[in-house]
Amino acid sequence: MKGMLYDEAKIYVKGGDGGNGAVAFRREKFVPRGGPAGGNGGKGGDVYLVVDPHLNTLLPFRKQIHFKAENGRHGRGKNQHGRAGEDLYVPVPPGTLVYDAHTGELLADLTTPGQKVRVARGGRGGRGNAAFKSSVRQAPRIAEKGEPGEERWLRLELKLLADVGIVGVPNAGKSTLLSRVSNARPKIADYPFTTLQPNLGLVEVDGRDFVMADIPGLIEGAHAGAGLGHAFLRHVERCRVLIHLLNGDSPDPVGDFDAINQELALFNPALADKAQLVVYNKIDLPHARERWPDVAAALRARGVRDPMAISAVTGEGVHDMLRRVVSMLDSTPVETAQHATPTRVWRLEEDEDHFTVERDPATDAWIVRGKKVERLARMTNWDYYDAILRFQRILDRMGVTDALIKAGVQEGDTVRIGDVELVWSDAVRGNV
Ligand SMILES: Nc1nc2c(ncn2[C@@H]2O[C@H](COP(=O)(O)OP(=O)(O)OP(=O)(O)O)[C@@H](O)[C@H]2O)c(=O)[nH]1
Ligand SMILES: [Mg+2]
Repeated sequence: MKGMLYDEAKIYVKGGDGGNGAVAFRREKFVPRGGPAGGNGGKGGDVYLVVDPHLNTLLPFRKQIHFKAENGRHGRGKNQHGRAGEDLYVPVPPGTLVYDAHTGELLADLTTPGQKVRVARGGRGGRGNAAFKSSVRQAPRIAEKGEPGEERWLRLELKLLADVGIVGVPNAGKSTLLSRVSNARPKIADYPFTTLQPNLGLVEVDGRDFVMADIPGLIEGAHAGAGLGHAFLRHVERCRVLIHLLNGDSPDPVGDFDAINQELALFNPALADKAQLVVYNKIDLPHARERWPDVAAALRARGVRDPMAISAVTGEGVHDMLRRVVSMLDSTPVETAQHATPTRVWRLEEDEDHFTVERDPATDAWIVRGKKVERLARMTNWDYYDAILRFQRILDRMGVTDALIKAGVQEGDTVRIGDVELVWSDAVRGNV
């Protein structure tokens, strides 16, 4: 059932890879070999999620789940740098919570139109050999490969952002009421559980506006068949005011009222404490009007302050109801953020230089793990001897070499760093 709501999705995002740097030399007419002229690779594009106010479901993510930004172009000769890859903007509806699917960490809480968050960074472009020129190295044969773009799986969860939610048993007239007072055009029908997705509408009253949601299928109670269960209730959590709509045509409106409240409390006790405006609907029906005084008395006996009666069909009482809603909104503080709203997605960079050395008992290979050292290995272009020497020098500086020696590495041993497999040679070290 939950799958019908399209209010959860899992997507894969990947920043574009950085372009490779080039090794090239200038050709000049009378010079046999000119200076280094290999351009840098372009940066890969970033992936952003951005709030599109026209969306209200995560439905599009049933069809597409992979989002990859463009790669940076490779650098070329004549100092031509590769073009950066285009950023990719993935539209999401307002109210989208973004989690790291792997760690479960909340990365962002996207609420306002246009709000965006970077979820995967494009890789740096590799430097071309022109960038490695120095007074002692006039003709460096060295270039970096581009850094791969970051990638991750995200879990998206939609919580509608409505100021006011209409709850009530199926058939109470929730969709009818929403369509009467707002620009929303939800499906209305004479059988229960007609509405399968929450509907949002903008309500304007006396120069004020607010967003109202029709929260469908809350309860099956004793009288209806299978309901949609609790799946919709998370949408109610963010509403500031609830309109609790009673079906004037029901055999037992007060029993319905109790059942819905119990359902809310079972899902989340805080929901039961939300400000509720209790509204008895279908007062245009004679038998509904006739018993309204009794129903109102029973509600007051349950502590309901001022129950109201309306007809969503004829409009009777609806304007008064909206005024009450506005005054309740005014006296209900805007919810202090239930979730922290992180402004940056990436956790504090772990200590970049940190690395570990261990021996894999299965293969006897030495395994070096660490963010910086693995990135360095990926970006080293093994075709160039200069690049290999540079790699070696940085390993020395970071202390990786010493750590391996201390751990007991021997001539001919395999050393694995990320995807790269190297053979330890003391001779090479002597060269550096
Ligand atoms: N007479 C009368 N009928 C109404 C009124 N409001 C709604 N109805 C009728 O009640 C039936 C159910 O209305 P909906 O608006 O679909 O009810 P709902 O609460 O959205 O129902 P679900 O989406 O199934 O949870 C429809 O046939 C409506 O025409 C009203 O004020 N008076
Ligand atoms: Mg409905």
